[in-house]
Amino acid sequence: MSDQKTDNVFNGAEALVRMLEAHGVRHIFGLCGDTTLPFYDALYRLDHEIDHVLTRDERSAAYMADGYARVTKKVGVCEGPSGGGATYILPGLVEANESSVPILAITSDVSVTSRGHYPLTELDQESLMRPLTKWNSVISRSEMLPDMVRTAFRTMTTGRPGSAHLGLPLDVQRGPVDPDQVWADPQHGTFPAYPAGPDPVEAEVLLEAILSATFPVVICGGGIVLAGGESEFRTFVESLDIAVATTISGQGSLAETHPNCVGVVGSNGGVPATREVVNQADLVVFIGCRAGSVTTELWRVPTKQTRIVHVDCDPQVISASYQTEASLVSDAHLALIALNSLLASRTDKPSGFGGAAAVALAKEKKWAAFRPLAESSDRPIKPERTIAALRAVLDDDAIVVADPGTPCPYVSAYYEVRQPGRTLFSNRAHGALGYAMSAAMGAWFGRPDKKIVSLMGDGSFGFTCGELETAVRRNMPITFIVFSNSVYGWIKAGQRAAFGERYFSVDFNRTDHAAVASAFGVKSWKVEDPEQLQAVLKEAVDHDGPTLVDVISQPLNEATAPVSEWIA
Ligand SMILES: Cc1ncc(C[n+]2csc(CCOP(=O)(O)OP(=O)(O)O)c2C)c(N)n1
Repeated sequence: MSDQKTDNVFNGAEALVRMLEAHGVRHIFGLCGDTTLPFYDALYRLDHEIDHVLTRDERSAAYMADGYARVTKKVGVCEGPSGGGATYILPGLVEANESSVPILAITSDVSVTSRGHYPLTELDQESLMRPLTKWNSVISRSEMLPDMVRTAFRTMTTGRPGSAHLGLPLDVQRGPVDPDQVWADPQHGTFPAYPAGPDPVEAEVLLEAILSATFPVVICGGGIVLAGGESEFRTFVESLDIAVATTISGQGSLAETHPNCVGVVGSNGGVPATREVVNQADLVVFIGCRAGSVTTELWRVPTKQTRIVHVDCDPQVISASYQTEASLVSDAHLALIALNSLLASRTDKPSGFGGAAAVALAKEKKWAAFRPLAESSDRPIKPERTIAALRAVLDDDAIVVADPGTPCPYVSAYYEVRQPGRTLFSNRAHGALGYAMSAAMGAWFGRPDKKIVSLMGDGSFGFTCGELETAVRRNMPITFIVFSNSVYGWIKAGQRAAFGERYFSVDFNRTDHAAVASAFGVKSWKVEDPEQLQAVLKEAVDHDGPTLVDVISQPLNEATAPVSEWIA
């Protein structure tokens, strides 16, 4: 069958373009392949407003879709071809799914009719993607395509958001689709779509539990920012003077400059002073938070004896790890509206829990420990110094994306988030190396009005540096910062802390990252002198094209990192 549209019928590829448009898609990140040719041809021939961003690796395409979704609250879309493309795209799908970020991966596939005859790139994509996504289907008939696309968007954006995958066989791309079936519910292009509110009786029970505590502490996961509940949360916090801690994904629930916000707790980015605040609590309120291993330091902080109440849109997380006294299954924003209205209608106003006073003490201790390290003139440059310099040169609304290794714990602990909302994020579900470069690019397509900064270890840089070509080709004014320490430092730190310094297969050669970036056409600097760092970062951040700063850094395994298992 021809790839051309006939008068009153779309082919599958054309219908897909129209369905994406109808769901508000304006960017697709991806990489071409033989089985994708009809889809590319439809993108070429049709009039539409979709910008296809050619990437250099499908992993990057998925991470771009993820970064894009996180800063826009729209579905991020990535695509790649059958076989290798499908297997390369999946790290981004599983990260997004576990992080409640709706991204759609479209992979082309061999024709349905050629299955079983050993066509090149044949693979059971549906089985491959099943455990990685919230929903997944390889479309077997072109007539089903509109319905499958709607199901993907509806599933990704409702309830707890997650990722989806659509397989698009060649003959489905070429088969007929009735144009009357091409429609969308535009609400399913953004998230959370159709959020569900709390049971009013349960809301009262939960509030009464909080009010009966002596020193309650809220621990926010990503749910408040995801739901857009920051302003209601602030009202709630101020009316109770309750102490607030966050997970890494929960940063931005409340500005970290707010007197009640102590910042990040947990094994990655938490410090002893922030842990003390949680340890003081007789009741912990988890909001939009899975209470996973990192946040709770392997379910030790809070202790199992602490009273727990929990608000989450996903009923599965309630009572998963802690015996829970009261719970609300609800979108976090709607739950906070309900709690605030119950508080406002009370005749006996609660007198407040003294959260700000406790937080002030903890912050004083935390910043007192940080300051001398941030001012250190030692070489190699201490990560604390880099974070302080970065904080000094960036506007409060700049968006920072951090990789695992040195960037994540340091930025979580010490890069103060000064306004509510998503200005800092990291891939906390799986923490795969090589995320931040591409996620930052996706974030830039979503928010080109903001300064975007990507922080990487040199291990991560090695996974992903080919994508610098994309940054140059599309002239993205992103600043990339590499903590150059020629080691998989996080793992070496583990060998130091728990394996008697038996260092095994963790060191590698130093790369001249500035020279690599320069070869791609990226303006770049290498900095060894801490006194020059801030001025160079400022120049890099102000430049109107892509920039990279290679910071010769203290190895993570020798640093005073905010990672509890090493401190212990
Ligand atoms: C894809 C992937 N493989 C392996 C790991 C395990 N891992 C976690 S941190 C880390 C080391 C990070 O090294 P680098 O990026 O150089 O940063 P550093 O720790 O040295 O600051 C490794 C290998 C991972 N997170 N992701």
